[in-house]
Amino acid sequence: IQEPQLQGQDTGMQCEDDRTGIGVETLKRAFLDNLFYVQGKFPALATKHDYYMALAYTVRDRLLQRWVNTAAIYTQQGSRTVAYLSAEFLMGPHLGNNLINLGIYNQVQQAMTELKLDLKELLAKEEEPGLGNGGLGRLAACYLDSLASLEIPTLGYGIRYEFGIFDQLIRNGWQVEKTDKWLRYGNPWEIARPEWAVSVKFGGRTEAHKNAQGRYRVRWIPHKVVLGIPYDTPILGYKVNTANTLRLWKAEAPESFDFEAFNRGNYYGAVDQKVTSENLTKVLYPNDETYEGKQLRLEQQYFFVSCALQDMLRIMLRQKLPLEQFHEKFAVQLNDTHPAIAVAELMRLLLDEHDMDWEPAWEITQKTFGYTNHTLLPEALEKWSLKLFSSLLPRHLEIIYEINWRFLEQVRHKFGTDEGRIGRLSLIDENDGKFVRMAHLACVGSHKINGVAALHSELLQKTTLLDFYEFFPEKFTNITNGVTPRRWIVLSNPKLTNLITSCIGDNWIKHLEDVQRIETYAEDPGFQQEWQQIKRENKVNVAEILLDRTGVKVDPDSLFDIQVKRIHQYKRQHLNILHAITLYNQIKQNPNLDITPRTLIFAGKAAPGYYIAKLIIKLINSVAEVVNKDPDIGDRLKVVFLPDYNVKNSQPIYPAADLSEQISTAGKEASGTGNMKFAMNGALTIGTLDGTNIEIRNAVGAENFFLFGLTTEDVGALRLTGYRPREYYKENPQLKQAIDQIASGYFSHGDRSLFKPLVDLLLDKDPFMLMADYQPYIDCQQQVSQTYRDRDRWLQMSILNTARMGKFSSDRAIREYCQQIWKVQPVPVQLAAEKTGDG
Ligand code: OAK
Repeated sequence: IQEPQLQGQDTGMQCEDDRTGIGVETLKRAFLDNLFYVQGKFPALATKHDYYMALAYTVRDRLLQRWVNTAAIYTQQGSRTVAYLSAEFLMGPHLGNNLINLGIYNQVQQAMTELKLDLKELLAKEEEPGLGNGGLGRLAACYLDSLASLEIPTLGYGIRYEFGIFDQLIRNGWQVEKTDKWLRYGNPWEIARPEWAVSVKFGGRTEAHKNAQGRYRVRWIPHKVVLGIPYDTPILGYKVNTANTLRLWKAEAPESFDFEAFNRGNYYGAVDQKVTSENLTKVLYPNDETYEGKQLRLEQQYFFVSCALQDMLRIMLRQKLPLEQFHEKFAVQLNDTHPAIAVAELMRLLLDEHDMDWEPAWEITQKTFGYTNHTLLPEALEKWSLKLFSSLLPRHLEIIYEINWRFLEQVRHKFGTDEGRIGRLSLIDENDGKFVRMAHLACVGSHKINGVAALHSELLQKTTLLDFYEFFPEKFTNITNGVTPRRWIVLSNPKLTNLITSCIGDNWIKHLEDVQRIETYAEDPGFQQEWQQIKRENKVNVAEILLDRTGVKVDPDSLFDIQVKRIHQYKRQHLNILHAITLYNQIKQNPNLDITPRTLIFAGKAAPGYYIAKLIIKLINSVAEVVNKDPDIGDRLKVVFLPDYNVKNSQPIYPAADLSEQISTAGKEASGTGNMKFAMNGALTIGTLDGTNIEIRNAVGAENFFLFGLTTEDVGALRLTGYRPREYYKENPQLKQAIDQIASGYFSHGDRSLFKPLVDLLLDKDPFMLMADYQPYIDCQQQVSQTYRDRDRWLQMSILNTARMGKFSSDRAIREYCQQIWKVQPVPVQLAAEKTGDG
């Protein structure tokens, strides 16, 4: 490893290394050098994008120094490593985050200013890698940040989708999807590693043979083979030298050109194989929490899992570790069931490719995996038809049958022949056709199973995974989610960051529990004044964004009431809209009504095939159209839908919120993580007793949280006694008026058919119990409005929310995973120059 010059000041005498130095002069020089030698431009011809690229490469050089050192130390020490397997990593833009974690944000800002450039404009040029749908993918990204910040050796393994989550346009109030061509202008943050490519087999058949010792073994003769090419992105921790790796796999044809076909004169046939192979990693499935039994999706899952496990085996061989130590070298976490086929694949690799016997292979496998469940929604539970499964992964099906057979023997041993229980526990669902149950495979193949919030873990044990809990209770645990304060406070809310740091120093950024120390200022008028000022500036910023993107002008002094997340019936954006209509009607009925002015902000994508979710977007926009142009309403109520919600667009949103909407039907939201981002930035929550809302409320204090609605038990009981949504409608004039308006075309230019499916669903079935929760929600919102008028009280509540959110840092969550599940220790990284003391 080279010994770079380090972090010196610009002394004038001694010049910093252009690739590692972080003085302003050095940064400027390096930036212009990259503009010239990487982008091939000089300033007069350079576009904003060229400048962004030049800056990205300048930052990347500084990352590489840490990355290469980290890799060297991990290799030298053969460190125990976390392998986080996830079909989604929703990383968000890298540049700003890397500036924060390198600790050079201010120097770079100054360097750009001196070059007459605006850092904000350059940051805005980055195309974010939208390689995830929502909560699960973004959680993986927060966890990678914390793992690096805590100096835990980690490899994130996933798929390098050529097209990530679609871009959302709003046309005539409807969602329109547009392909996300995020790689169009190149990606400066990744490095391809074709030298570590692996082959992945699909289809075909198996046959028996004997190994050297005369034991039966199985050979898989595939129908096709696809190459996996790894693309690596460095993940730098906050103010440490640890830079871990996110390794995403792209599918390619093994021989990109079929010369035999070409020689036969079939040019198109020759490129055919290339096209079909590359289809595998073309596009992210845009469904959030609904499973679709598509072959290509199973191919994606198996593809990246096989690539990842083969890569781990390669690393073991290179480090000369015996395969019997696989579980000591790697702790592999399954981010939901998308990578659960890893259980069968590791068995296959050990048995068939490395000639191991079943018992040791199975022991290693179980000790290797941990499984995190992220949802209780039955429609999200993955099960693959045996027909599809056996045609694509014939060998894995044999292995799964064997795992199942042995497992059910143990069940019989423990519980006797209780056929009902055996049927419920089996890895094969035989109720209605035959399917492989991926959650069952994950449970049996892992040594730990966790939910993502206290309530969620409890419900998993009592409902979805009850039979497994009864069989091996010791495997079950809870790890409440967290989010990284680096992206979600420091990068998103620099003004609040400066205020907090000026009071208590900056230790809180690494140890969020420390932010509690601002509690002493909660009633300090000067501090409150500054707190309010910052919130207002953040709201002005969002008001400008809203005007720019939607043409709607909003009042920054109104209460910013925000719901941003995927659009889903269980998240109940339509309950929020019923409140908007209710406020609208109240003003219309009493034009002089002195209400607390509100701006209702919505954002989020709907799965392209989820009709009702798309209709909810249309409803929000239709209500917005009527409300916003009504002169009787004026500035007292505005409704806005901000298009194309993604990580980048969300960053200004959380700091600008007064009120955070977390209003899912109790028992449906596994955890929620947006709830944490809002509360950390001083928003108060209106929410149900669902997911992590419960723990947030416990942390910030019940008096600083607006609670309403049915509990999980109420929901269950009401369902049992016969829920009749229409009764609530009939008996509540305000609710009736709102629903009737939607039905009668009041918000749809007289079109009564448009929202009929939604209205019928609410009145007849109402699976998410909006009708039952409507009045408690409206009453609670009234409380919110009242409280907002007491400025000092609101500010105090807001400050206490931020102060008490320490628990919800992803650093805390990752420490728990490390101690309870992964049993890994930090491995500090020193830069070569630090060790020798030069530079
Ligand atoms: C997506 C696909 C399949 C299963 C679950 C998901 C998912 O995104 N779940 C979400 O995970 C988040 C992170 O744990 C939670 O905060 C959300 O509540 C949960 O819906």
